[in-house]
Amino acid sequence: MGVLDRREDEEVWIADGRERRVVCGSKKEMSAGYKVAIVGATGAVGEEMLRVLERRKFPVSEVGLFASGRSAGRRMKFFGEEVEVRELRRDSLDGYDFALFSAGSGVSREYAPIVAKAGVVVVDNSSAFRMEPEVPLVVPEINGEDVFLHRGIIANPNCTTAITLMALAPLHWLFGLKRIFASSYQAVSGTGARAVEELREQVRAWVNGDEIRPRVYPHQIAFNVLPHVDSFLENGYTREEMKMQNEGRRILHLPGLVASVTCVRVPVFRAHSVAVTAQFERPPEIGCAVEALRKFPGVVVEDEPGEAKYPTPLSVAGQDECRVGRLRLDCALENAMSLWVVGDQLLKGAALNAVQILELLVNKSGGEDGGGVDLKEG
Ligand code: NAP
Ligand code: 2RA
Repeated sequence: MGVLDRREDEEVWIADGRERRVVCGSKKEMSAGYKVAIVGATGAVGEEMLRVLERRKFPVSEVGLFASGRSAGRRMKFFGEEVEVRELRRDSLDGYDFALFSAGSGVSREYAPIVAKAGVVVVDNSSAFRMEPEVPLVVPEINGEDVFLHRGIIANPNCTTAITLMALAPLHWLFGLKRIFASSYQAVSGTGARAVEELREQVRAWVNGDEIRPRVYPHQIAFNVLPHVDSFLENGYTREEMKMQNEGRRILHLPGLVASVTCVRVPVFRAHSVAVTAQFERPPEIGCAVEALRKFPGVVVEDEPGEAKYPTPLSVAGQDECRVGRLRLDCALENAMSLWVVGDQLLKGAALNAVQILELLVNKSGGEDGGGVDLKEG
């Protein structure tokens, strides 16, 4: 495709005091716009980041793909062109505008501060900086304005927390959230690419009657459920479970929020589901709740239980929106509502949220329909 054919698509805008010239949807995107690095590009989230940057037409002039030495030399496609994966080194990211980190907390802790100091804005998917007061923890639809408080590093929230809060934030603004009780049903892709392969192998082994030897999880995951996501803490909860309270407080600006959560790994490839009971300051009302959720960007209400219409991981996998169903007044707790929310944790719980943060930073909307991040009204 010739660049000149697409000149009518050219856009110029000023961001960070610098002029950017971009031709959306053409190969010129590879030579104009922002230099974006993905650290952990070969992982479950990293691969998805590439696809989201393409799909949302984020203005990329150059993409840099980084992983460990194990994947150096591998080639991945971006806008139809092959890009070589390079081993991450201390000076690898010099000269980039943005770095999306998705290679685990250890890598983030070691490299993100160096990279940020060199002037690259880091969006970090790991839990390394989420509780650091000077690092904004952002779900763009909920607290997008916090992004501009960054000092070089912005944290992407835990996936289960982000998906749950997509359903709870509009209800909080209506009724005043006090407490969350929740159980999650988390897909194996939440653990990463090796866990996806483990579930595939175990299903094949089960069908063939072969021996199953768990490597990633402590027990067989195929045809099983494990009440164990992340490591256990002294209070009997896991780290993953406490993220809902700790990160929820920061994202909703609600220091008094309390949450009791049980996180469960299930033999699902993609998309996390959460059964939530939320208690509010004021009595919730189902009609108002449904209306608020329908209006909230990034959420779809799918709630006709009599017709067997409610979200499932299979129907939500690959979708940007989080889907909410089974809305009901809780029959056992005062001022409470129960609901079921499902979101693709590789998208809203990771790659999509990270790219939406970049869009906020450059004030550029994305999406196939040209629509981007909409902040809540008021
Ligand atoms: P993954 O599939 O295991 O991928 C890990 C990535 O990190 C790979 O690209 C790997 O490269 C790279 N890596 C590992 N060690 C490295 C090193 N020393 N230097 C450079 N790169 C290194 O994991 P993932 O599921 O994508 O998760 C990545 C991060 O995102 C984690 O912090 C996770 O907690 C977070 N997160 C994940 C999800 C999810 O749904 N999966 C959701 C939210 C947040 P090689 O190919 O070279 O091994
Ligand atoms: C999980 N929350 O599903 C994590 C994503 N790394 O395990």
